[in-house]
Amino acid sequence: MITEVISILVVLLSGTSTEPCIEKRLPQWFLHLGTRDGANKDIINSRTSPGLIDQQSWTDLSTEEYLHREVVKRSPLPLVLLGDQYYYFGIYFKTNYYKANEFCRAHGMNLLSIETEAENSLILKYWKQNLKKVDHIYTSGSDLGEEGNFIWLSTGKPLNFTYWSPPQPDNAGKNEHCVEIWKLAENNYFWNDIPCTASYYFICELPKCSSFCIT
Ligand SMILES: [Ca+2]
Ligand SMILES: [Ca+2]
Repeated sequence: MITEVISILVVLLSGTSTEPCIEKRLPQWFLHLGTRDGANKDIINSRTSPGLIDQQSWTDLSTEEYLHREVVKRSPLPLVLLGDQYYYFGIYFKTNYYKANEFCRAHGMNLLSIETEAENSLILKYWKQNLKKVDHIYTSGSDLGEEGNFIWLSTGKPLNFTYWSPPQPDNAGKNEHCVEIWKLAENNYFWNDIPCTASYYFICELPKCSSFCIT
């Protein structure tokens, strides 16, 4: 395996010796799905066989841009680009918080963490425009570790930006430790703590390079 990886990198980096490792920028799911030995080589071959995979002006793209486009195109899941990040809207079956995490991780992604107001706005905008019948979506937010101290479990970081609507988070029944986005009414969406066993839809996000790079 190591030999194959090295040979792939040699091909990728030929002529660009000052460029850092390319493979380390690939999402984990791309490697997880066993594409390292298959599709990855196809991608590399397509650089020398334009039209095999991508008819567009591939020569105008940097290697990283090209790989990223191919990665998304080859995803077994439909990904949505919002801002500079790809998301999977898990609206095909409902499940609990733990299995939502499991699904995202099994596909090389993380359950949604909303770091900024801009990210929150982009997700809500897409939701309003495309998912009108969806009322509840899990994020990775949780205070399972310490009551009242919410973190994004996918990143381990605190909620710097929040979109609660008072009295949320209310820990109703002293049993609400996971964070959903709740569509209470048309154009009225906010965050809410709910029991982690509730069965809801969920969103996964594709890690950015800084989240999955290996050294
Ligand atoms: Ca995020
Ligand atoms: Ca609540």
